[in-house]
Formats: sequence, C-alpha cells, structure tokens
Amino acid sequence: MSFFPEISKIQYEGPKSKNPLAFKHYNPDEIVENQRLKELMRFTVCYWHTFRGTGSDPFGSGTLQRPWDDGSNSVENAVKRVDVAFEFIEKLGCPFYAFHDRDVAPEGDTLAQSNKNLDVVAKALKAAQQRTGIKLLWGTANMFSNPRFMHGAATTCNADVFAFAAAQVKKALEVTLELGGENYVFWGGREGYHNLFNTDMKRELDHLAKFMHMAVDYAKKIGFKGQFLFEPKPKEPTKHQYDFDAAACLNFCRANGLMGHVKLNIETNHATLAGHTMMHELEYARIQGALGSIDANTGDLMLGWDTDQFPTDIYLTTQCMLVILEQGGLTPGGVNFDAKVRRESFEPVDLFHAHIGAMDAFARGAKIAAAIRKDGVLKDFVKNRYRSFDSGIGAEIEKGTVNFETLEKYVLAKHELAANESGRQEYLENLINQYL
Ligand code: XUL
Ligand code: CO
Repeated sequence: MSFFPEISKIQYEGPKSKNPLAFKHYNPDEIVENQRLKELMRFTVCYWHTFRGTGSDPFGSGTLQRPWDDGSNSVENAVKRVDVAFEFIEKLGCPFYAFHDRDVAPEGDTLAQSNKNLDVVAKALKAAQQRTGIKLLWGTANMFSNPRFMHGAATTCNADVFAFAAAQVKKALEVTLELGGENYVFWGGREGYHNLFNTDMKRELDHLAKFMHMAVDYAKKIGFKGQFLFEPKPKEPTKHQYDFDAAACLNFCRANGLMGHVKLNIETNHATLAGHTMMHELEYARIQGALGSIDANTGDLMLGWDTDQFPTDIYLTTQCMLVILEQGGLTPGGVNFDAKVRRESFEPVDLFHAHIGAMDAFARGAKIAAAIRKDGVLKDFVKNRYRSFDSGIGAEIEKGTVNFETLEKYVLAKHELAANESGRQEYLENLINQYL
C-alpha cells in the first residue's frame, strides 16, 4: 500500500529542470571537496514536525491533511505511521531520520507502559530501517510536553520528576542504540526559568550537569558509542534557557567536565533568536572542536519566535557550508531538517516541496562554498589580515614570550606603529555575491 501514490522517487534532473518534484542541485553522487554530496550532507528528516505536526499554532487548531493518520494516539496508528514515514523518506532519497521517543510511540499511563509502546514501535522502525537502508541520525527524549515537566526535567525542583526524566533518557538511549543511532541529542525543552524569586539557579545547573554525566556513564555501560549533542536555544519555552547559545553551552560543558563527551547541535532559528547568525554559532563551535551536527531551518525576520521554516536562502546555506566544509563535514552528525511546513501548506505533497527545496538549497550552498574555498579568496584575505602575528612581536605575543612590561618597552622604542589597513568588508561581500 502506498501513502503517496502520485509521487515516485525524486530524481536529480539538473538546474534546467522545470519539474517541481525533482532536485535541481542535489545530486547525491556529485563530488564536492572529495566527498559524495550524499555523504557530505547526511540529510535527515525529522519525525516530529514531518509526521506528527498538525499545523496548529497558538491561535488555531491543526490544518494539515494526513489521510493515513486516524488521529488517535494508539500504538497501531504509530506503527502505521512508520510505513508512511519510511515511504516518504525513501522517495525523497534522504539517508537519515531523527526522532524523540514520544513522536514515534505514544506515552502510556505509566513509564512501564510507555517503554512497552516504544519497544513495539522501535521494532517496526528497525524493520523499516533494514528494508530501506535508511539510518537513524539521532534519538532524543521529549521531556517538555508532558505536564510533569512543568518545572523542567533535569532542572526541576521535584526530585521524583528528575528521576522520571533519567529513566526516560535511559530508555531513549537503549532504543537509540538498538536502532544504530549515530548520535543522541539533549535539547533542554524546559531547562531554564522565568523568575529568580522562585529559582535556585546554582542547584538547577548542578543537577543538569549530574544528569548529563549519568547519561554519558550509562551510554558507556551499554556500549552506545554515538556522539552526545547539546542543542542551544535562548528562549522558548522559558525566558532564560540554560542552553542559551553555543558559548553558554560550551561554558556549561567546560565548567562541568563534559567537554570531550558532548558536542553541539546548532539550529539556525535558535541562533537568530539568540541574536547571532548561524555562521557565528557554527564557527564558535567549530573552533573549539565542538561542532557536531546541525538542525537546518530558518526563522522569519518579521516574526520573533521559533517559526522553524525550511531553509531556502542560498546566502544562508553558503555561509553554513563554508564552516562545515572547513571541518570536512559533520560526520557522525548531519543536516537535520528540524523544520515544518506552514499551516497553509496543508497537503502531503507540500512535505516533498519543502524538503526538496531545502536539500537543493544546501547542495547549492555546498557547491558555492567549495568554489569560494577553491579560489582561496576569503582564506587568503584573512591570513594576510593577521600577518603581523606571523613574525616579530606578533609571533612573540602568540608564543607567550612577552608580557606587559616587554610590550611597553617595545612600543616606547618604536617611532611609529604599523599602519592599520582596510578591513574591506564591502569588497568581500561583493566578491561572495559573484559566486552566488
Ligand atoms: C525545539 C527543537 C527540538 C530539538 C530536539 O526548538 O529544536 O525539536 O531539536 O528536541
Ligand atoms: Co532543533
């Protein structure tokens, strides 16, 4: 039985194609910087928005037509949804998917029942993976939807809820391992606070660190060798999320002995909500060896919340790929489309349009970034800009062989400082436009 009977496997037809259901730029076998695009991009379909999204927003209920879904939260419906998901992902030609425990299987009345439900669906997921060759990029646990997490999960004031969250992650790790997941993500849905009048921030942060260490220890114990990823987001749902941005997350990891165990999963819309560009967040993580994976989406400049739109802006994808290519790709991470179709785009075919456009936008960004890198225009400029640190006093500063006193002596003995040079920002912006 087919759930998308009108749609056959999406093919690469090249930039001249007028077929909306074909790739114009994503040719999985094309080589970019010595890697097949398929392996470089590691495109991933997210289960939550794509197969559980309803199109509801704070002002209105769901709009999306999903004829295969009976609307119930039954295990049977969940198992059927697995077939829908894998048909979609296979037709799209995406090599990976990602999920939260509660997206794929319904929560039961007790933890034991929830775990049982998850086991049934995980069995179906495993069979679908084996049948199609589609792999799991990452698993995670939803510890923000259920009302029990109103005060947070690892940062709750209620120790029983902390214990419940631990048990939930334990199970999610086991299932991720069973399904060959290559990463495990922490997004602190409600790990933050609204008001310090009722909050012991120090205790909450200590508990979060303990929680993550327990996860790392348990992963080791069960032989899960995947990469742990921490996903920054500055706000929503709480006013002060502890995982604000890459800098806050890495400070937390460093302060709590988690560096080396945890990398970051950087999301575009989260970066912009934090007042950063995606490129800034990616580079900040990369230079510290902590860029693990990305949630590829985009926000809307006119709307101040996490709209999770599909990325279509070539300038954005080019910037992302400049950083990603600099570290040779994201493996074992990937490019996960944590994005949802607009509620007005309510037909199933819109899911194809959205993903095809996003994959094309990233493939194009990869090729443009590779061309920029091949010509060395940015690299050469930047290298030259800092050349005063390559020798002489600059090299000594970098080596650490000088101090305030010797630097003062150096300046006093000089008649004139070296002249400043133009940063040529506009020239470089124009140059990049020539590659687009
Ligand atoms: C929420 C968000 C999550 C994480 C996984 O804004 O991005 O979907 O990616 O929990
Ligand atoms: Co995300």
